[in-house]
Amino acid sequence: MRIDSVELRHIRMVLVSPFVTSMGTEYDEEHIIVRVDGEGVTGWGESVAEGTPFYSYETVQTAWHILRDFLIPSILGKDIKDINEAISLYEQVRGHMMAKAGLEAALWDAFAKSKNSSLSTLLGGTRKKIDVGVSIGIQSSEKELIHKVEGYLQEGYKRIKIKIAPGNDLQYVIALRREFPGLLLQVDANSAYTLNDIDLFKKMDSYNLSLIEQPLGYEDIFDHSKLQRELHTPICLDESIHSLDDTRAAIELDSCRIINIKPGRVGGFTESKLIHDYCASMKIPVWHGGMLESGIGRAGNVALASLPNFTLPGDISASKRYYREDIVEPEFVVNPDGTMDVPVKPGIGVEVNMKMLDKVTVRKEIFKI
Ligand code: OSB
Ligand code: MG
Repeated sequence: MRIDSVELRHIRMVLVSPFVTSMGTEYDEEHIIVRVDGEGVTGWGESVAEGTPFYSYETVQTAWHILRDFLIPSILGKDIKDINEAISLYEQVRGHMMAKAGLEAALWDAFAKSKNSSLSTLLGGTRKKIDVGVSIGIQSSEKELIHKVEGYLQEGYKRIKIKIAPGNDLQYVIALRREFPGLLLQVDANSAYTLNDIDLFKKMDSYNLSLIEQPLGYEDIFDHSKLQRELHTPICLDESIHSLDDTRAAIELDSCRIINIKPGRVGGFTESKLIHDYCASMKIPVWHGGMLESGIGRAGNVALASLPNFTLPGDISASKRYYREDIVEPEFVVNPDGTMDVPVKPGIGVEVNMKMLDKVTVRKEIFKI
């Protein structure tokens, strides 16, 4: 496919409620929408770099710079036979996984549409529906958290993840366990603790959590192996995993027993698939993380999560859990049985609502040959 033009849009979407984590409070979400046009086909992707460098060093501005000055020039005007060829054209660029993943996603959508295949099928997906969960930010009280959880369970969500931070941790786990003894429950610390907090995690160990996500340093693999040794609850790594190599190190060191895959964090669907396949061969379950994506990024996540080793419910929730109005049609919904349908139409399988997209766009740039 010859790449005729690439368009970048900096978008800002207001969250239905603030999202509080150990990294701070988010009121709205800024991402980059990537549009690729070639041979009459349009592909869409989303780069999940945020407005702030608090989850990752990448931001909308750094991703825009890497896309505009390095990634887009490497593919623009080229006749690319497949995704691997595109990746090889910019493999010289180190890091900047979210910038790369946004472009790769748009190319996957374009290639899938050109083959009249759904993205799920092209990626090797085997499921028509995926199990989904919800990630809940830190609430003002245990009562408030229980109320929120009740609402989400009523909507069908199959598992609950709560954010924790020092001072807002064990009491919430205890409260939820008391109220919902059989609940599939996990916690996410976003790197807020150190090995000095080992006693806290030993206490948490007796509340039957499905996993503890990224308790220690955001680049750490070694200290997590020391913590995992002391716990029965599986540790799951998010922030620390940027590649298949990181995954191998983490699994071989027994730093975690579950992996959270986010295509944005590992440079795209191609690396995500390598991690997925390696984990399957090592009998390590994976699940799909989330970055509060718009419907464009969400569509890609749903397609990837349809691969067979995504055996745990993902952080993939309904559009309305995040935004009053999404930028795709139809919006993503959760079925009463806690599943989400995998789109079957070509590519990402949903239409971009151009009117809504224009409304949330704060900056746009088009690159042509
Ligand atoms: O750590 O998983 C995380 C959102 C932004 C940055 C990091 C994380 C998250 C979430 C939200 O937990 C998950 C979702 O999109 O529903
Ligand atoms: Mg996380």
